[in-house]
Amino acid sequence: MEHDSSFLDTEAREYGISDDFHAAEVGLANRNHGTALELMRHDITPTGMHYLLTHFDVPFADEQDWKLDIEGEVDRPVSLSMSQIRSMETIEMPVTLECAGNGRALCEKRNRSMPWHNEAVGTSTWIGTPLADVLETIGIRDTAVEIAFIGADRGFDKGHEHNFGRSLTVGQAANRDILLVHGMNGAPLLPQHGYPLRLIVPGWYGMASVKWLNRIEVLDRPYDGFQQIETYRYRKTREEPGDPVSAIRVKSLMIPPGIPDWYSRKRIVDAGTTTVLGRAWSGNGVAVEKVEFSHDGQAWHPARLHPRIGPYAWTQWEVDWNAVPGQYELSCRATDKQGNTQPLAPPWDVAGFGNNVIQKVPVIVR
Ligand SMILES: Nc1nc2c(c(=O)[nH]1)N[C@H]1C(S)=C(S)[C@@H](COP(=O)(O)O)O[C@H]1N2
Ligand SMILES: [Mo]
Repeated sequence: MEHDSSFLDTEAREYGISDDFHAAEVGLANRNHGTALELMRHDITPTGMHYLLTHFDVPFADEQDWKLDIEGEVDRPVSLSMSQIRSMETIEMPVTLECAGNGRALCEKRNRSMPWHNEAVGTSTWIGTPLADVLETIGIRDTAVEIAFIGADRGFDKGHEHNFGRSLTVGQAANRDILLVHGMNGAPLLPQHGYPLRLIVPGWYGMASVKWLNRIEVLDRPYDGFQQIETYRYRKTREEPGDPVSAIRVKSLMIPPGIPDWYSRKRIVDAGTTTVLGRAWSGNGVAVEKVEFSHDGQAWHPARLHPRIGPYAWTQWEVDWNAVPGQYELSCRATDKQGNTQPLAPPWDVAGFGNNVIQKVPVIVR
């Protein structure tokens, strides 16, 4: 691939910065919108308000001629049509998806990428067929080590041209909750969410849920795609190889109470008892054990938890706050059944991945 290297961003996007947002970051934020936190009132995020993260362009696709090719270390390679996939057992599963970069712009130092605050999360009822069933019919050979899932979208990142692709180990891919998805909230997938076919890996950060899926390669070695080995690794320094990003870290968010100031989005709350409510979730289907609320960062008050609508869906919580006139910074903190809890300061990561720091919501009570 020949190109003028000054045209593409080939490597060192600035990192460790704390200045105002670059026009390119604002451009990414315009394309890849988040949800509106007040819509966390809904168990299922209204489809058009599910967050969006698309690295390259949304491919133009027609379900009539879409094919899913499965090849490599398999006994019977196949090229499946959408009508073949639709004829298989269909499951509906509510899954909370969160982008691994959610919270990136709340880090004291950030790298130039999609500048999420808190809004890259949402829950949808995904409709599809278990991946494990499809893999079983084609016969995975004993030589198989990893399975790569490759999308139709193609572009450059740090000078490398590639299709968006991610892998799972053979063991991870055997989880029957992983779905080949063709529908979302009772309708076909929207183009921007992966129409006509995507993967949903419940309990993992969003990068694993490959959109516009048209190729599955069963490999006798670890997958070396750019999005697998270069991006989506927890790193304390740029140089280290790092650890792969996988399961979602425990997190909670509140619906900011009261009414907002349009520009700053700071909140004005009337004095008296206010019910503050929000959502909490963790990775790999682990349930939320407790959520606590604080108006001063000192005392933490337990919230009431509602039952969740599925093992991979977020939990609603609420707490009654006696709001006395003054200025406050509200926060909430979730702990999951494995005892994992949210940190009070962002965990350091060069790319800002997995930032599950407690949310802070400034309010004035009048
Ligand atoms: N093919 C493809 N799949 C992809 C992506 C992408 O850019 N291309 N982005 C990933 C990331 S980083 C996230 S967080 C989720 C977002 O899914 P959504 O846009 O449907 O919310 O899709 C994942 N799957
Ligand atoms: Mo993401």
